[in-house]
Amino acid sequence: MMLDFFDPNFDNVEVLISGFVVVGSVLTYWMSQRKQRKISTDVPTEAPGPVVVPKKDLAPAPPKFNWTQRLSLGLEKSRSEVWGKIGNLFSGEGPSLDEIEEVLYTADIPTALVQELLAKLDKDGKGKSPEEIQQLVYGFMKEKMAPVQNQAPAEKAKVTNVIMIVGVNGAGKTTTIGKLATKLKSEGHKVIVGACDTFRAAAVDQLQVWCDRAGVDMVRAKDGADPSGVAFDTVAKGVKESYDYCLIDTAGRLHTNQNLMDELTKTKRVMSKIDAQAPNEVLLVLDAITGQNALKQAQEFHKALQLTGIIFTKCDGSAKAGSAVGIVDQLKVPIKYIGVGESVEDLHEFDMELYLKTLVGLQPT
Ligand SMILES: Nc1nc2c(ncn2[C@@H]2O[C@H](COP(=O)(O)OP(=O)(O)OP(=O)(O)O)[C@@H](O)[C@H]2O)c(=O)[nH]1
Ligand SMILES: [Mg+2]
Repeated sequence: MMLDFFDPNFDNVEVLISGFVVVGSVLTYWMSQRKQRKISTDVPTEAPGPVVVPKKDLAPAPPKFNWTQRLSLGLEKSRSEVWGKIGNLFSGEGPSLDEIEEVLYTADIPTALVQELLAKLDKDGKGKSPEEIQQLVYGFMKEKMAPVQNQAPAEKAKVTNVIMIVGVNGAGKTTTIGKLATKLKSEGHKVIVGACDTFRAAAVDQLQVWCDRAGVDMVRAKDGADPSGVAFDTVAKGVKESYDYCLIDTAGRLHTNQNLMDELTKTKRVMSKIDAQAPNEVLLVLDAITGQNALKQAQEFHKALQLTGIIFTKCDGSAKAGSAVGIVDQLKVPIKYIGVGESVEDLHEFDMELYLKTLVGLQPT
């Protein structure tokens, strides 16, 4: 059948209108869908997921510094503010010994040593280049340290080396033990640590974290237990089970507190009941920031315990890292280890020549 719209009798108008409505609705629906699709491609309608950065765009991993670089970074403040300046100060417009004197005092160098160095500069330094002055300063400090640093080391144990670590509160004893344990273990040694700081549960837990990380054994007792008992048990186990190293952590104490100093001597004495040589080393941890005041501490600890060495920590924290020279010269006890930061790689055996050259700004050979 043909539809004739002009036919006045055409009575299918309703059908036709319905047809238009249907077609119109379909068109409207299609248009709206199209619009939505367009919107969804332009602007995300949901929260974005995690951004995955292609590997090549990531920042390069921080460089891993070797020990020479770490030492140099750690001594930066002492070098730039004190020791590295002497050459320029001296060979400027004429020798300015007053300025050098002032700089050395702020770095906590003992008076006698300062005066001796100034006299040497005055006598041998005139007309020399900054580099020659640095050499002169280096030579002077080496002369002071070498006789002590080159002493024969403490006798090593046949089987178990017992190292007792002492010092004032917060000097860095526990951290140093953690670093040392990690280092010794990585060198293939069998290591056991005695948690003799029984005053604070947190101190034992702090040590436990280090020991777990290093993968070494630890002897711990109940809070408040007698520290010398823990030291005894640690050394007994160490000797019986042929550990290579026993590291004994102790609670920090003021060198002026006689009771606490007596407790340390007792702890030391008790260990010698297992092995007459134990402890083979008694190392005093000194915080470089303490500067010249460290000498008084060191003298008291030395008197009570006959120190075999010093661990000089936190050299990175101040411009006083050079105070080691005065301490070694006056106490006559060598530095065994040096610490320049909080990570495991920041503790290292002390190398006098490298330390002095780095301090004054000479190229290490
Ligand atoms: N910057 C720097 N910080 C260090 C160094 N050695 C240790 N420290 C920090 O010094 C703080 C004290 O260290 P500890 O090892 O707890 O000192 P401690 O002597 O055991 O303290 P007590 O047990 O409380 O007497 C910690 O925050 C260490 O991370 C170092 O060489 N450089
Ligand atoms: Mg501690």
